[in-house]
Amino acid sequence: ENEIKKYLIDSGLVSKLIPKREPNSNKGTYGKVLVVAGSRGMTGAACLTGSAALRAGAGLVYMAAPLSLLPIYACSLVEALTIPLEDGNKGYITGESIHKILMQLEKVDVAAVGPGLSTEDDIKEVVHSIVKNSKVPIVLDADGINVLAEDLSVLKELKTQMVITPHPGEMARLLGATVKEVQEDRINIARSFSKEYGVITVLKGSRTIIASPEGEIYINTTGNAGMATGGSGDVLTGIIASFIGQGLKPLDAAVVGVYLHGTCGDNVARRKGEHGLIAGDLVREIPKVIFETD
Ligand code: NPW
Ligand code: AMP
Ligand code: MG
Repeated sequence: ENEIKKYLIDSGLVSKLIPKREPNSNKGTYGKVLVVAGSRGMTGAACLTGSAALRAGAGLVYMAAPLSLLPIYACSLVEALTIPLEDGNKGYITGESIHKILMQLEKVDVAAVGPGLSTEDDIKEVVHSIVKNSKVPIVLDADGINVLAEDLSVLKELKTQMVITPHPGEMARLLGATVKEVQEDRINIARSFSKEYGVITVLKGSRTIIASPEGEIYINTTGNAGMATGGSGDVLTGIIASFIGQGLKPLDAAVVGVYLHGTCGDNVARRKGEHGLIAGDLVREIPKVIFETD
């Protein structure tokens, strides 16, 4: 077995990668992000992903919005556009919306898929269809990962680059393993998943691991236990998608996103401690962290 190429992610590496704002630019320059997330009971997850994408610099964010949830998105995230999807008051995205979502995918630069979607049969259909048909990069998280776990062969039909962001529980589901097994061998697990499926794997948790399909490993140095709070991961999904939209290669966007997300957590914890940190604090910290790392 040849030696694994491992890199620690630090501010020097990240600052070089943060996209510059050009004077003669417009919102189209900085990417259109489609957020396919949320369901009744988990609309917050979608809002956190969308707001994080905007705060990290995306030009435009589109929320795929079941009609019964659309007013929530329109009020909670006034800067985002909503794509109205007929849902028969079900409170989640249904199979009938697949065509409209695929049409919208043609008009954007990246899709953030999964936070709070639920694991209804319809969602499985929707996620599988996006994975099979998207020509733009996908960041797949949370319930997007959970419904993929039921049939991993869909990944073999991927036509684009994917960043998949499992926490240890989700990684365990993907592999049919236990959380303990995942945690005991984090680097090899992330690395072999990336190699097998040709995706970029972000295995979250203390010292998040990023593995490329080529077998390189990046280890994050930022973040703290204050980030063990509902919605933290949904924020990361939005940040990574945002940087892909701004033109970074998906691997670079994952490296930059994971580092900055952890730095947001560290800054908030330094000011207010870890106990009271909530996911919205991470979103509100993004602008300053980008400003100071750039
Ligand atoms: P435990 O509990 O420690 O034994 P799930 P979820 C394990 C949405 N959200 N290290 C954990 O183990 C998400 O986007 C919506 C070790 C447990 O077994 C999803 O769509 C919010 N183990 C949906 O909720 C805010 C770890 O994984 C399992 C681990 C469900 O996502 C909250 C839990 O994972 C949330 O983001 C670690 N670091 N992390 C909203 N406001 O709308 C996790 N585990 O069952 O996939 O539940 O992550 O809450
Ligand atoms: P999720 O479980 O999807 O909400 O994601 C949680 C996010 O918080 C991931 O980015 C984790 O890396 C981060 N996180 C959770 N717990 C810790 C911890 N103890 N130390 C550092 N980061 C953490
Ligand atoms: Mg999560």
